[in-house]
Amino acid sequence: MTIRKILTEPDPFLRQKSKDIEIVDNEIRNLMDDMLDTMYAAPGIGLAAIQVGIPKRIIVIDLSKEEEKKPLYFVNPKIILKSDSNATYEEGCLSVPGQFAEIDRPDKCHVNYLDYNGKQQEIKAEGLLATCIQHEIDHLEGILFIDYLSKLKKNYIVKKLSKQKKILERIVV
Ligand code: K1U
Ligand code: ZN
Repeated sequence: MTIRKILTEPDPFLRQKSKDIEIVDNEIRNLMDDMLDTMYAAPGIGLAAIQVGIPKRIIVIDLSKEEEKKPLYFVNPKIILKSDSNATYEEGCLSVPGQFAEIDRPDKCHVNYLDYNGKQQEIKAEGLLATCIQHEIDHLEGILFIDYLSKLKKNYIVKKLSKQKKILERIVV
């Protein structure tokens, strides 16, 4: 089990586009295991590989509230259908620590992806799962939820996070 460091805004690395995976092999499975451990430790309900500094198209999600874990692994996820109707959720992001905002997104989506074993799958998601999948797929395109806010709100958040980072850098030398 390895808990990896989560990159935080502002970090230009988070803004790059992630690349498709050719084969789901043990190296990729090891990365997915680490991502899940990192997400549970944070704690969070989703994580994209780019958030731990790996620009590959992989996301992990677990929305289970009970003791029993129910991880979902998505390699090369592709949204093939989005509903016309929207839902609003208060979103957070492990790469935008301490910040939350209500974001509107399609309330349903169908997604094609490869699973943990490299098998082609399709999921019909709705509610929080649909929101979380879209939030994580945005990460693979270099998009953060704060990009949907007004310039004023986004700039305020980015400035605040920059200041926090500078303070932390001075403490942790
Ligand atoms: O950084 C991330 O992408 C993870 C993010 C996912 C997400 C949250 C809410 C809406 C859409 C996507 C988080 O997990 S933020 C933390 C969080 O939501 C949470 C943490 C502990 C318990 C329950 C939720
Ligand atoms: Zn996020």
